[in-house]
Amino acid sequence: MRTGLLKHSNYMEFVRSVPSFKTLTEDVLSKVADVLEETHYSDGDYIIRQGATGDTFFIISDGQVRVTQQKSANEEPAFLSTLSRGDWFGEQALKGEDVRTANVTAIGDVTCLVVDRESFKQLIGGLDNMSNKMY
Ligand code: 6JR
Repeated sequence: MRTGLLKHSNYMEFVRSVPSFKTLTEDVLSKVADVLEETHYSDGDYIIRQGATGDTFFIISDGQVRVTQQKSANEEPAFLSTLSRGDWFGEQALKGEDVRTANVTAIGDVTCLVVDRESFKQLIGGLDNMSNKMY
């Protein structure tokens, strides 16, 4: 099998397993699998920086990330949550304001699958749990 096809079928298997994607059709999941870009991070790497502008949506395919937020200047970022395989983040900057609301850093080795703004809008952004997500 060509490596491109192998990759696509691996990504299909993964995106089918993401709980939030349960209502997406096979056709849409296949398009998601087509546009995913795999990115790798090491312990402590910033995947997202609060206050930066952002154009990308992330799904964790391996490892864990830490979400922190600085409430005001000259204050330490406060811990918000830990996310792991099958969880996603980065949707806030893709709806309305394009500013990142929190920091996301790698805990150990992390692999994310990244979706660009346009594909997110076309394929994923309409899901209730994305468009309604409030923290
Ligand atoms: N809050 C991403 C995960 C949280 C969380 C609370 C908030 C905002 P992004 O971190 O999307 O980039 O996907 O902004 O594109 O508890 N995330 N847990 N964001 N914001 C973000 C989310 C993800 C960073 C969180 C997040 C808040 C609280 C008060 C404004 C005011």
